[in-house]
Amino acid sequence: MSRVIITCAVTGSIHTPSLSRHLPFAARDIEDQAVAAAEAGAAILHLHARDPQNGRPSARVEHFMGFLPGIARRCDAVINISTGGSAVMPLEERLAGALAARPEMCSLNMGSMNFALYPLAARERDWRFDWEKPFLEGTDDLVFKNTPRDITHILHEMGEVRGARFEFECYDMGHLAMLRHFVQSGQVRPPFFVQFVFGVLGGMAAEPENLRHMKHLADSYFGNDYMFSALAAGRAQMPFAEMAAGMGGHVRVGLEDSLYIDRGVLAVSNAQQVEKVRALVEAQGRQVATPDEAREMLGLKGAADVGF
Ligand code: KMH
Ligand code: ZN
Repeated sequence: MSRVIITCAVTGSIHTPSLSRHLPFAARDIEDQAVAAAEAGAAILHLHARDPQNGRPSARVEHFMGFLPGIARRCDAVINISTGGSAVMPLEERLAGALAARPEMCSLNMGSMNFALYPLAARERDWRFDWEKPFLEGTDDLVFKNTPRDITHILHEMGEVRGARFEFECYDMGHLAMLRHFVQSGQVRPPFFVQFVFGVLGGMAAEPENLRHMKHLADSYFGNDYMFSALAAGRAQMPFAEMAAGMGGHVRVGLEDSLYIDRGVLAVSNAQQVEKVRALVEAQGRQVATPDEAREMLGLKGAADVGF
């Protein structure tokens, strides 16, 4: 079986600062945690930006440029910039950082959906910033918009124009059918990297049979033209990573998707999660891929041709 690509999603736009003091949002903290995650074995760094003053999700160019050059200087990991931004942002706002940074990779979400985070605000706590609670509570009426027109726009601007390849985020079976549509139209060319996403309230739940079925479907749609990775939000993160690696897949961890290292125990860093998943992968007799091996497997353009 191929080497295992570990993706680390360093900060995201789901969790808010009061949910864990280890969630990085200042530029230097995002940079330091990203570099440490790469040193621990992450070949790909999946990056969102945040307002460094208050940790609010941001896709502004200046917020990305606060850490991208430092990460690129200090490690050779593949930079994968989110085009999902935050579900509360209109598409052009979501894309601002990625359009300017022209990364080797970016995410691409393959369908519109509910993106319900409000259960994270259920527990009373001292909120550090006044935006956090309303941000989370407002997601009971939030649609994460990713229409075929949005997908076509991102494929063109980030793929054809800027040479990025994609982490296709599929939260449900229908998202695989949408990806197949874009493969059949010639807008997506192999080899493609499909991220099965479990455990987001609005997408498929983190049930092992869902992982098996997604792989079964993707195998039937795409054959050898694709590779899959899996991420599960919350407590299913490590069990799903271990299952995916055992099925010949790749894995994604990081504080974007789960703040924990064990049941009820907050992870102290992204690197801690990378170290844990690396041990799980190596215990199966598989080796983790280096950034350059990931570049080779995914057909990436190389770290020189970026905008940071
Ligand atoms: N936050 C993950 C569940 C994106 O950044 O484009 C999905 C994600 C989407 O990472
Ligand atoms: Zn993301």
